[in-house]
Amino acid sequence: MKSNFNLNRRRFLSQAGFGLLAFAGLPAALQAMQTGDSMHTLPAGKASANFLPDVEIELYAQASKLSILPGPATWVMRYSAKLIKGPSNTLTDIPGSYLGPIMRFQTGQKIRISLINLLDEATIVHWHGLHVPAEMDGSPHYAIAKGERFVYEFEMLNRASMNIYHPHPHHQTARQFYMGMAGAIIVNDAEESRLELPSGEYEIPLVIQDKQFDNDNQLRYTPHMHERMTGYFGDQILVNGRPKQKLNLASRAYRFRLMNGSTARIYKLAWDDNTPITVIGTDGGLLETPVQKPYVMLAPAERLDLWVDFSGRKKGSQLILGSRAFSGAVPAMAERMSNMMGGRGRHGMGMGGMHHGMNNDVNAEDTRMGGEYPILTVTINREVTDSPTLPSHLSQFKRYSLNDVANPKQPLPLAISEGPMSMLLNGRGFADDDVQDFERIAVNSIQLLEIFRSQSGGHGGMGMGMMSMAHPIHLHGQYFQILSRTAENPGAGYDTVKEGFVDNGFKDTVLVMPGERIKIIKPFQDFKGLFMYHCHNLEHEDMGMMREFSVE
Ligand SMILES: [Cu+2]
Repeated sequence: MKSNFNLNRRRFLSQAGFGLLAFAGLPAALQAMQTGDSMHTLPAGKASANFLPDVEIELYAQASKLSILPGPATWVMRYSAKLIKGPSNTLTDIPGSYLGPIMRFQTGQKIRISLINLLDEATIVHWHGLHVPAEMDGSPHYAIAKGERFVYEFEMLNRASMNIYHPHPHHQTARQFYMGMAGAIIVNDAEESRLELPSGEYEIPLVIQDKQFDNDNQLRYTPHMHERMTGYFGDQILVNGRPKQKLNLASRAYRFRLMNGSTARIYKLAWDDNTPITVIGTDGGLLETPVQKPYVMLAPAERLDLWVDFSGRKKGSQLILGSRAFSGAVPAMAERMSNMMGGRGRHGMGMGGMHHGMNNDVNAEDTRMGGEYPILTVTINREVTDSPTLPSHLSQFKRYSLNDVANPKQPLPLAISEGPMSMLLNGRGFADDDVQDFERIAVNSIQLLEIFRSQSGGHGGMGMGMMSMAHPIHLHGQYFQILSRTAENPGAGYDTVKEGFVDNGFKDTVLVMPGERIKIIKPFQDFKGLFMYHCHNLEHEDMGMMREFSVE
């Protein structure tokens, strides 16, 4: 029963007790914000005199209030930013959204970002997907307290791609992310520019999230123990921070840049008229050639770059991008309970969803995870005749093979263990100074890693099958490539998802379904230090499903 959750819960109870009177007048969401752990804090980074930035940004983390649903405004935690130096298109606010501004960088730029923490709790920013030095990676070790500043300095080494900035303080990542702290980082490079892909108003970043609101329109983040196991699910699907998102577009090709900004929800994306989905890129940028899929899976923190061509569509026609039914992503027990409670109704997934009451309206959407619900409605509001055509070749990159790796016969293990009280990687939770021998990696090596379920399993005596569920596994540092994905005894539901993986590009997060064994090849170049690997089901991460590699 050792778990960080219990420790947190005790802290929560004691803090809630002491602070009860002071909290009484605050909205629930803000009360929740007051319960953060105090991080141990290392000295914050200082701007260095010999680093000459091309781009300089001040990034603020703060609580604020904005209107999301009709009625009362909603308290959120969010990022806002100010451009101190650099190209004027570096920062783009998303109107009416709590999401942080889109940051746009060029490969090779030297970037300085000063995080200024105006929250009443510790935080730190992680640049998800970016290849930066360990001390610039936003590890929980570097969390800063209210009023403090952390100066990040790094060179953009990434290829063209869409990445994420989000909080990473231990035990608080899920809640801070859920309360609104997230934003997109778009990197451009020369190879991509030559393609002249749809840009400007024809390039649309779409961040998909699920939230629960209380009767006063306040965000509710109150995961019970079983919701920490399955992940915490909302019953409202937001795109770029807005519910029931609608886009009015022209009858031509667009570039949709999708990001799953949910803490735990996995989407199975498809068009309502069964138009195939054309994928041109994944987490780490463009594929070599476009790929067509009947549907695509998008797990937390994954990104997909889509070519969406509305050419020939008539003015007034509508298309809906939605999530289709699938199963097997949450433990069989939770799925069964959820089905017993009825297939339709506006409630979260599984056991957690039961608390939110039933809705027998046949027109209600089934927003349980794995249910069928719309995400985004596109209306064609103007017919045009000129449209770019999809390039047949997108990018060129080295495809890693076993010949490139230091350990072709001995993959580094990423063993998932699943139990009712704990989700772990390689048998342990996150801890300071706890690097195991096999977690030490020679700098500038390329490694084979294998993600699988631990055979020892059995935390608390629960059978493995009953607790087996999907985990989006994320590795900090450089992108990796997927060498193989095999399903041994994958269980019911696998057939409902297996066509939806795009495995032939660069990735930093990979969805591992029950029964799957995934081999990846990842470079550990340029930077020594501690780099995290963890489940990006953020409830799992906060429970301790997170470890570090020491690159030495
Ligand atoms: Cu997980």
